[in-house]
Amino acid sequence: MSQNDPVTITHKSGSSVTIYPYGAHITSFKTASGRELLFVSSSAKLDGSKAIRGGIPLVFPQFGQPDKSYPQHGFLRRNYWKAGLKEEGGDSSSCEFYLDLKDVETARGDGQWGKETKYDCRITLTVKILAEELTTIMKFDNTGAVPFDFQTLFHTYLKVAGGKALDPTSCNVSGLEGYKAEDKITGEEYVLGESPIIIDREVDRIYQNSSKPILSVVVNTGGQKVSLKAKASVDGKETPVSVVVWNPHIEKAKGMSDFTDEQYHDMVCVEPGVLYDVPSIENGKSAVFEQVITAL
Ligand code: TA6
Repeated sequence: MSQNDPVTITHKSGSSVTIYPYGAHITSFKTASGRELLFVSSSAKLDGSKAIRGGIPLVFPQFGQPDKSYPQHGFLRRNYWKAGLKEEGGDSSSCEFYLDLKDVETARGDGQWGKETKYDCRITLTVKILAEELTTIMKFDNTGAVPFDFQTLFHTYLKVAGGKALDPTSCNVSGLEGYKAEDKITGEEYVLGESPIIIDREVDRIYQNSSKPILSVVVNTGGQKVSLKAKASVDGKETPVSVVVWNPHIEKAKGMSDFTDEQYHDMVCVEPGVLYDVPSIENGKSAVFEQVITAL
């Protein structure tokens, strides 16, 4: 048994989820009817040599790399987690993985989260499945003596059937009307209108709406739809969830060694994240972040 043997949980309906201990990284959710909802690159590394390209990478304590002292998107996806409880056979099936900061060996850099950090925390990932639904919950327990700031995000890669990511009638994201959009490619900022988001170029945009704490979008993934909802709280108080929509398109796809040149046709990232005005987690307190993906 290697430390990175994937764990597959099945539900009585026939749905199943597969998780790698490296990154507590979900790489597959198949519904009871056999529909795979997640995309994983055919060139993804599954040997722990780098973060898995696809599925649901976990992002914490930073989104992107505002703090240059440690890597982009943080260290959760670059370390081995320990397996916890596993339950199958009931109304839902579930499993847990957890990571203690003291066990973080990789990608913590030498800054505020480095080996000499004053922080301490445990992160728990709970994965629950029903026939057509995948729920992922990250819980952040501040087990240290001082508060810490954070961002977190589920970097969810949704599979687009039939290679139709660039077909605006087959692949689009609805439900973000009135959200403020920040285009990381052009630098533009604007309020989104009624038109759904489509993939007609490299798309890398963050959508936020502090008046709508709970995120709820519908993604057309090649003719079949998926609902994606997310909510978060810090010390029991709701905090708004933003969302990133990303597709690397032609040029960025060519630049990724673990992604083939054509696979931008087969995926769209819809990434719920706790990114703006995030309260610190006080010592002894917790934060909880939940994503629910449902096949429609
Ligand atoms: O979430 C979008 C993004 O921040 C893009 O800018 C791109 O960098 C993507 O994440 C993938 O990042 P990764 O570190 O996984 O290659």
